[in-house]
Amino acid sequence: MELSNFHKARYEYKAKLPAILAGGLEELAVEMGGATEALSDHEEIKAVFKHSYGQPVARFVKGKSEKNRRLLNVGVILSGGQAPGGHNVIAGLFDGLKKGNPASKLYGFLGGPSGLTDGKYIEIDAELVDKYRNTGGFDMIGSGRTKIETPEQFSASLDTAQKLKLNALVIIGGDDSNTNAGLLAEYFLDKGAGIQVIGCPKTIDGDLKHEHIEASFGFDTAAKTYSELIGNIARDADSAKKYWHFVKLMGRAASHIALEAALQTRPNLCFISEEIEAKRVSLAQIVDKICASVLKRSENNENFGIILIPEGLVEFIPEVKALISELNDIMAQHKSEFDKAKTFSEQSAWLMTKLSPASAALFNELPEEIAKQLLIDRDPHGNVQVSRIDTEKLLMRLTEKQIAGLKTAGKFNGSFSTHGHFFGYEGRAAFPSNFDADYCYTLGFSAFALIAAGLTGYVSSVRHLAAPASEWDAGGVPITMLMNMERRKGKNKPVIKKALVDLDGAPFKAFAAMRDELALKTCFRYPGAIQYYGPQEVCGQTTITLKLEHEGIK
Ligand code: FBP
Repeated sequence: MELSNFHKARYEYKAKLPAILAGGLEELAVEMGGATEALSDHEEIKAVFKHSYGQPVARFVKGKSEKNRRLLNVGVILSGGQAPGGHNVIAGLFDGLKKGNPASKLYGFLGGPSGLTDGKYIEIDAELVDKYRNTGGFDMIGSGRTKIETPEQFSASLDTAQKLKLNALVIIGGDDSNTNAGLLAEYFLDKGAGIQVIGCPKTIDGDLKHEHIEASFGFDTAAKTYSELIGNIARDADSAKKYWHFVKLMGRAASHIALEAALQTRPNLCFISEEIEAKRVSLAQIVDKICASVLKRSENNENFGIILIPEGLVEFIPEVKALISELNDIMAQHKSEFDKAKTFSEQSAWLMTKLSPASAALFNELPEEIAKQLLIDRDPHGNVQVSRIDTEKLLMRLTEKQIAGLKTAGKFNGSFSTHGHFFGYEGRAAFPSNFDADYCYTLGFSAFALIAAGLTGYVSSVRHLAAPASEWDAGGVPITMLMNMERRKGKNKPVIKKALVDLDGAPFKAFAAMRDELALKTCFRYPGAIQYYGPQEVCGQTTITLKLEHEGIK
């Protein structure tokens, strides 16, 4: 592979560690807090996590420790969607392990959690790590979405770990994968296997968030990449003055990415799924809102605009949510019958006999391409694959129809032309920003230090992220502290609670305060490309979300 000059230059970037982790390992101790509780449903969660429930929060402090030089065999898994910085988590973990004891070994499980259950792995050495430092993607060992849930999968995981004489396993993943990390930690404790499990908070969606997890890695780079692209489109729109751009943005459930992009670029409209659900806004009302902005702007001869749409939106619009939930149940409960219907018209005819009247009517009204997309297979965690539903096209088609009606009725004289975009994969494997490069390296190093301290059932946690890296705090948060009970596949299960956009939080309030003006006027902001070199004011900025959340904490 021929490397670009930028790629080569990124190898030279020295990821920063907080002062507490950058010092000598002889001086790195762990301070434990008091017992903790789950977010809710304490007794039910305690019953599942008999050995690991309620452990204290761990924080690294200066002090004496003999354990950091232990010889360790550790396995690492990348799980779920790509997020910029994953390779640096592995680099931080590797460097920590080798600093502790040069004879320690790191194994990478190939293709995600199935690498563990199927015993597919490689040994990660210095040469391999150096080839991936500060790069995007998960291609060093690959990733996957297999969920470890059956007794056979748990026992196969133990088998592989024992064959490799692992002391610990590090799972780099989102809420579902870290829930799995907690379950594996508990299983290994129950079996007396002496194998520790540590999670690392990954997801561009930004919804693995908690008092002790200020951000999931990858959110910073992905949101900034999309914001650059939106800013570029906004400038084009303001130059040509002839198109409305409907931009769907990744983020399976939470709208953190759309909100951050709105704060960065100030589009005309941005729908926040959490608000749509809370206020029970219907699909028709969303289209009305778009039309109102189109009409008003047209009065000023501004027949152009930008609309941001979180990809999870469809699941938060009450009537669409009800339809999807009915479809999920029908398709799961009558799978073999559903599979017999081969064409879309056979599928729809069969569904009409099963759906409630309201959902059947909505299903029939949807453009056929969208209705078909609602029937696509669910992912292994039972989620609708919202990245494959063209919500931007749905809103474009419905708005076009309504505008055409207004034109015919003589209520609109302007022009209305649309373009649709979907930004998701463009940002998930980007070179990590300096923030993500440093944050990920620290998460990996901290995971090593948690293992050295003998802890299990923890997620690596780095705090005070709005401050310079040297001032960050590091430690671990017990996984059970992040949990609540949720209904999954018809059963109540302990899971890490998804952190959706807080409608009382500072980032949403900042957007809400400006949005009426944005809907009418052209106030675009152009954030430009992520900068990796140069003055701190340009290349050392966190997301606006993180900044506002921290100001809110003060
Ligand atoms: P994770 O939750 O695994 O981090 O993945 C997030 C995500 O990028 C979502 O934003 C998106 O909906 C989904 O993955 C897409 O999944 P896939 O990579 O399977 O297409």
